[in-house]
Amino acid sequence: MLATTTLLLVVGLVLGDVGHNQILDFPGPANTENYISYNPDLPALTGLTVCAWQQKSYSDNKRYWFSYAVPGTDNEIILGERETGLYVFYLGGSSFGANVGAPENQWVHVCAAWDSESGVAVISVNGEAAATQEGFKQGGSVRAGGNLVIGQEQDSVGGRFDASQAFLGRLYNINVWDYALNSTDVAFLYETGFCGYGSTEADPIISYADLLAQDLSGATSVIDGPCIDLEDPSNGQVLRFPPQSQASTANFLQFSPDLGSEDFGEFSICTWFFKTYGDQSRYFLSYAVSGEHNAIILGEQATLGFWVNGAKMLTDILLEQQRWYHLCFTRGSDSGAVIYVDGAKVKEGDLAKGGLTKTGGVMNIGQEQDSMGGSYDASQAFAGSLYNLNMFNVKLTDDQVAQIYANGTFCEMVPDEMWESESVMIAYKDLFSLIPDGDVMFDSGETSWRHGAIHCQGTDLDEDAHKPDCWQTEEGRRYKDNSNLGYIVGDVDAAKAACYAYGKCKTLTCYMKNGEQRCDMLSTYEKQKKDNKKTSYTYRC
Ligand SMILES: *[C@@H]1O[C@H](CO)[C@@H](O)[C@H](O)[C@H]1NC(C)=O
Ligand SMILES: CC(=O)N[C@H]1CO[C@H](CO)[C@@H](O)[C@@H]1O
Repeated sequence: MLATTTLLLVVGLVLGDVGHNQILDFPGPANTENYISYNPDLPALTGLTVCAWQQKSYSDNKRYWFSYAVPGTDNEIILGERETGLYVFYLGGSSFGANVGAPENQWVHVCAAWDSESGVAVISVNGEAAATQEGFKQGGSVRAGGNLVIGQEQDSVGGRFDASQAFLGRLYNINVWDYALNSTDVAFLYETGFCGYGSTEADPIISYADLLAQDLSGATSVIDGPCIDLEDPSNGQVLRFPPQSQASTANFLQFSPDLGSEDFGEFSICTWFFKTYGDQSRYFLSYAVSGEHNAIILGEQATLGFWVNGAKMLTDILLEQQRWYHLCFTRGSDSGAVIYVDGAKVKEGDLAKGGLTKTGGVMNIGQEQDSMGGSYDASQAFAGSLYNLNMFNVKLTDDQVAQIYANGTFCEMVPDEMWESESVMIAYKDLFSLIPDGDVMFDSGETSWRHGAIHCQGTDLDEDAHKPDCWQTEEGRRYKDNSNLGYIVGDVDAAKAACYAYGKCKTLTCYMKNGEQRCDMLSTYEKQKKDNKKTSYTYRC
C-alpha cells in the first residue's frame, strides 16, 4: 500500500492549531505605532531559524519585519528588505542578503537559518536557498534576554522605531527555532503550503501562537486568511488558469508529490475540466521523473490523450470549449489503460505495457515539462479551469469512475470509502494548500463561477446565463472589437451560456456562415455599426 503521508501531515496538523488562518496585518500609512513587542525570554543561541509567510504592501525599500535587540546591540537579529528585492539577515551586527525581487501583494515564504558551529547561514525563499553565507558569526552566539519586535526595527531595546523602516503588509505563521533547519525541513514547510501546517522534528522556541498571544499595538490586527474551511478548504475552489490569449509559461502549480517509496504500476487521475482555448494541443498535467519527462501527461494533442513513460493513447474526442467535463485516466502496467469522459469509457488499450511509474518526480498542473521541472512551451500551456483533481494509487474500475462522476456532482469530493481504503495518493485539498505561480488562482464564488464553475450552493449556471434580464437583444447591429475572444459554433443558447461563463465576454454577434450558426465573442460593445446580415446579442448583466 502506498503512503498517503503528505495528506495525513497536512490534514492532521491543521486541526486544532492555534493561529491557523489568522493573519497579522500591518496597515499603512507607515508609522511607528503598529507592532508586537515583548521579551520572549530567549536563552543564548548557537543556532536559529526564523520562518514566515510575508506579503508586503509597499513599493519603496528598506523595511524590516523582525527585530531582536539586546542591550548594546540593537541589531542582534534583523530580517527584512534593505534595498528593493534584497532580503537581508543581520546577526550581531553583521549581515548578508539574497536578491529576491519580491513583488508587492504576493505571499512569499521566507526562512533565515544559522548554525554557529559550521558558520553557515542560509536565506531561503519559497522552499529554496536564495543565498548562502559561510563563516557567518562562526563560533558566536545570539545573546539571551533580548526584546523581540515584529513590524518595526528597534534602534534601542524596545524602542526608537523609524516609520520609514516599519513593515507594511501581512505576516503569517512566524516561527523561531533554536537550531538551523536544513534544506529538507525548509522545503517541507513551504510545500505543505500556506493553509497547511508543516511541522518540524523539534518544536519552535517561539511559535506563531506565542506571538498572537501578545498585545497588538496601534492598528496591527489579526484578519482571516484564505483558508476557509478546515474540514475541506478546497470545496468549491476552482483552480483557474488564464484563457488562451493570456496563456504563458508563467502559469502553473508545480510540486514534488510524495507518491511513496516504490515505483508503481497502478494509478488513476480524475478531474473536472473546463477549457478556454480553441487551438489544438494543450496539456493540463505533466509528471516528469529523472530520465523520463513524459512519465505522465494528460491533455489534448488534437484529441484527448493519455501518455505514460513516453507512450501515448489518443481518443478521437476533441473536447469542446466552455463546458465542464469529468475526465478520468486509469492505468495498470499489465491490465492496460482507460480514458473516461463524464463517467463513460471512451478508449482503452495498452499503454507502456509492463512499465512502472517512478516516484520522486515533479508534477506540474498547467504546463507540459520538457525537462524535469522546466522547459515549458507557452503554446502547450493549459487555458481553462480544473476542479477536484485527485490521484489514486489503484486502477479505478468502471463502477468506481461512474461513482466519482455520478455521485460527485460537481460540488462533492471523493467518496468516503476511497479515503477509508487509503487509495487517494494526491488529494485536491493537497493542491489547494499550495500557492500557484503566475496568474493561476484558486477561486470560489461569482468570479470563478463566471469562468465555468458550477455553484455549490444550488444556483445553476444554465439558469442564470439565460435570465432574460441578462441580455439585451439588438437586431441588425454589429459590434467591432479588436479583442475578439473567439467564436462558438452551435445554437445561440449555448453561446450565451459560454459568453456568460467567460468573465470577459460582453457581446455576442451571431450569424450564419457556411451553413453553420456562429457567434463571435467580443470583450466590449463600444463601437456599434449597422449590419444588415448579422444579429447581435449584447450581454449586459
Ligand atoms: C533534515 O533534518 C531532519 C530532522 O530535522 C532529518 O530527518 C533529515 O534527514 C535532514 N535532511 C538532510 C538532507 O540532512
Ligand atoms: C451516496 C450515493 O449517492 N451513493 C451512490 C453513488 O453511486 C453509486 C453507483 O452509481 C450508487 O450505488 C450509490 O448509492
